[in-house]
Amino acid sequence: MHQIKSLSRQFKEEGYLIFPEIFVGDELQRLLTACNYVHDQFAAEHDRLHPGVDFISMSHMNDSRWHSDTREHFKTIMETVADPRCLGIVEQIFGSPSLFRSMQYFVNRRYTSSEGNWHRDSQFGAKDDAEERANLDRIWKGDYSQGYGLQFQIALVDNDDVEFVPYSGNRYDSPEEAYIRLAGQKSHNLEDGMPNALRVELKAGDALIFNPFGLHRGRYYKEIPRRTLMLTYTPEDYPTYDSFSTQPWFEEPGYLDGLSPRAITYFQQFIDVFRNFWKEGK
Ligand SMILES: O=C(O)CCC(=O)C(=O)O
Repeated sequence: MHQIKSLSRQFKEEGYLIFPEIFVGDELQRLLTACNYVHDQFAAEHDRLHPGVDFISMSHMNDSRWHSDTREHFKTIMETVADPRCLGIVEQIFGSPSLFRSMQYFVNRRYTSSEGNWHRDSQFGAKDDAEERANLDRIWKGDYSQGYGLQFQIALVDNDDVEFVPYSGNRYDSPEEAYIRLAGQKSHNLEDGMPNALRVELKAGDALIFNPFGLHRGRYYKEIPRRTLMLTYTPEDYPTYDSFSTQPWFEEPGYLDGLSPRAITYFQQFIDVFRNFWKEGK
């Protein structure tokens, strides 16, 4: 079978890509164990502070605070971020070197179920819909790579919680889409009926890559197990300075010790780009 579009063209036009079996077998099990090792500590702390309250994700599993007893799981997670199976795809899509940005772990809720809300990540940094639209228009008019990062989700157990609207990442909402995402001060954004929404079925070890500026949402049912590692990358030349990239623990002595030379080089670049931001707020 011929690949009919380049990865970058497919991502730019359709906004998402699926890669089966990025990780399999023992490697996949090790990654699941490593992420759950951090998750279980996070959940214990969360439950102490907020008993009976659900959560759907945690950020920064690479924070050294979770890895004081053993480096084993830290190494597994960090080597995954810098793995050529991830970076090769990411850098083909960007057409340039990449930069790590952050990681999150999405999990099923434990007490109550809920739909996720339809959104574009571009809406979070904007003061209102008009400003978001102006930001998107500027990105779409300029060099494609500007303003874009990508989400690289690795399902660690079978899961189909994410929905994405193909071809929505490079254009604004249709009236039907805008009704669900934005109308009534976003009071309809949990509703079903998003036109052309694709529910992405992943087997454990499969990866879903998507443009966070496309229309998407998750789903958080207590009955549907979810363990999904989400890695966020940007092009090297377009770092994003915010709470996701605020990771000063990277500068702790010995933080990168024991990682492969490949991973150390990759993360050293992250440190070099963000060091001043962590110290001086830019
Ligand atoms: O995977 C999910 O559940 C949702 C991801 C998402 O909404 C996001 O990354 O903005």
